[in-house]
Amino acid sequence: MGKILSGGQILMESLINEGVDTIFGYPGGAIMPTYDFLYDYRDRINHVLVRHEQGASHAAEGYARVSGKTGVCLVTSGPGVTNTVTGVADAMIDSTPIVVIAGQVGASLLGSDAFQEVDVVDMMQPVCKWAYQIRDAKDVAWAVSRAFYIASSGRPGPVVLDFAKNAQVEKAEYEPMKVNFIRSYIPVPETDEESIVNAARLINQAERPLVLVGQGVELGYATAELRAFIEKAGMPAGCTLLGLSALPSDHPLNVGMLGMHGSLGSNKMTQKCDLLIAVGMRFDDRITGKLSTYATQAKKIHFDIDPSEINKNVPVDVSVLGDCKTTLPAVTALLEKKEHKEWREAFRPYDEEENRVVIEPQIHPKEGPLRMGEVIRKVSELTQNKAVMVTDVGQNQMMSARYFKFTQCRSVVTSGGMGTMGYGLPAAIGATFGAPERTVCVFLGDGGLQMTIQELGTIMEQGAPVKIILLNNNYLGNVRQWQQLFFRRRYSFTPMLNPDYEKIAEAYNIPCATVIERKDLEAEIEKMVNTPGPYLLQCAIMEEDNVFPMCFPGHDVDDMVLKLED
Ligand SMILES: Cc1ncc(C[n+]2csc(CCOP(=O)(O)OP(=O)(O)O)c2C)c(N)n1
Repeated sequence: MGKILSGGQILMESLINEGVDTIFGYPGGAIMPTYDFLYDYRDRINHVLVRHEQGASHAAEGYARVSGKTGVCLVTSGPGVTNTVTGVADAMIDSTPIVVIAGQVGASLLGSDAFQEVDVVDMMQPVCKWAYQIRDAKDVAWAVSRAFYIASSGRPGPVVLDFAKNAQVEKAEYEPMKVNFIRSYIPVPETDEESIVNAARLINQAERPLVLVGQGVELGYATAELRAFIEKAGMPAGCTLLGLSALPSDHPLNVGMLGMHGSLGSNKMTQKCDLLIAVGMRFDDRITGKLSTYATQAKKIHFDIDPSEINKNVPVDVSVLGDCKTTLPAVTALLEKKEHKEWREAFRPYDEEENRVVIEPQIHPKEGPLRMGEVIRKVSELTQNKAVMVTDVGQNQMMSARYFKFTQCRSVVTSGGMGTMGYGLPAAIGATFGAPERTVCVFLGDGGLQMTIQELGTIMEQGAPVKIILLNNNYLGNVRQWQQLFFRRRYSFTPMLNPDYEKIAEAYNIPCATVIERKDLEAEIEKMVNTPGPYLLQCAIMEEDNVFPMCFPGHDVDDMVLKLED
C-alpha cells in the first residue's frame, strides 16, 4: 500500500521520480495549491521564477537542449498557459522534450467559462506531442510518467498536462510509477535489414556522396557513430542549423552549414553530388530552396526515427528507419573504405571564393563600424570554441550560426523551425541550469532582446551566468535586409529607437559595457568572459550589414548571392 498524498504532492514525488531537479515557472490562482506543496519540496526541486510564462517555456527548452533531459514548466491557467503556447509550438517543430504543467479550474467548473478557464487540451493539441487533462488525484502519477515518456522517447517533443485544481488538493494513494510502453505508440520504428544493405550499396557505388547532418544525430547520442560513418567512406558532410554541433566545426569532412545562409560549397555541391544522405533532418524549406529542382540529379538516402518525415518533402530512394545510434553503425559495417579525394577537393574553390568575398570582410574588416561576424568569431575564440551558443532570431542568429565554432556536441540553442524572436534570453537562462559547468553565450538583436527583456530580472535573481552579447544595429535587421533586397529598400517599420541598455543593465545589477571601436573589441570580450556571473556586452554594429551568402526564397539551392550588386 502506497502513501496517501494530495495530487500536488504526488506531482512533486512523480517529478523527483523522473529525475527532475529544476523547474521554470510562475504561480497564479489555479496552480496555487501545487505551489503550496512545492514550498515543502524546495530542497529537492529548484524552482526558477521567470518573469513571463513564455520565458519559462523557452528556459525549459534551453535546459533540455544542452542537458538532454526533459525541461519542465509550471504555470497557472488561462493567460499563464496561453503564454506558453509559443514555447510549446517551438519545442514541437524543433523536437525538444519539455513538459508544461498548467493549473486548470476545478473539474466541477469546467466548461462554465470560469475565471481563467481556457480549453488547454484543444488549444495545445495541434502544437504538442500529447496534451492531457488531469481531473483526479489518482491519475497524477500515471499522467506524469506517461508525459515524460512521450516527451523524451523517439522523436522528442513537448507534452502539456492540464491540472484541475481539485485534483491538486484531493488525496489518492501514491505508488511510484514508470510508464515505458504505450499501445499504438511506436517511438522507435523497427529497422528493415534490407534498408541497411541498400543504403550501404548506394554509398559504396557513389562517387560524389554528400551527407546532411541534422539535430537527430545529437538527439540520438550518435555523434561518434556519425563520425565513424563519414570517416570510413570519406564523405563530406554539411550540417543544418540545429545540427551544427553534431560534428566539430574543424573536422576535415565538415563542409559547413546547409541552406539559405549556409556555405557556398555545401549548397553548390548539393546540386552536383550523386548521392545525398540525410541523417536526422527534415528537409526544411530553409535547407532545400526550390523543392522541384532540389538535388534532382542525386540518389537519396534518409535516416530518420520518424516515419512521417520520409518522403514528406523530398522523395528518397532508400529510407533507413530507426535510431541512428544503431542504424549508422550497421551501415558503416558494410561500407568500403574510401577517400573521395577528388570530390572533396572540388569544394575548395567555393570555400576560397566564400572566404574572400564574404568571410574575411566579416571577420577581419579593415575599416567602418563593427560587423556581426567579427564579434561572434572573437567570442567563440575567446571561449576556446567550447561555449554553448544561444541565439535569438534574425541576422544575429544566422551570423552566429556562420561564425561561431563548435568543438562539443549539444552546443546550439536556437529556434530553428519557428524562428521565435524573444527565445534567446530565456533559453540562455535555461542553458545555464542545464549545463552549469559550461560558458553560455547568447547573441541577440536589439529587437529580440526587447521581446523578453524582463528575463533580465530572472538573471539578476538567480545570478545566472549568461553572457549576453547584444548586436545592436538599431534595426529589425533581418526584415530590413529583406526589405532592402525584395522591397526596393522601403524600410517599413524596421528602424527602431533603442533604450539606453547600459542603464537597463545597471538597474538589473548586471555588469555591462559597450563596444563601438574595433580596437576595444577583444579586451571587452575578455573582460566579459573573465567576469564571473552575468554580463551584457553591447556592440554597435554596422546598421545596414547583411547576411551573405544567401539563397533567395524560391530559388535553386545553389543559386547563391555572395554580396549586394554594385
Ligand atoms: C515573434 C516574432 N515576431 C516577428 C518575427 C519576424 N522577424 C524575424 S527576424 C526579425 C528582425 C529581428 O531583429 P533584431 O532582433 O533586431 O535582430 P537582427 O536581425 O537585427 O539581428 C523579425 C521582426 C519573428 N521571427 N518572431
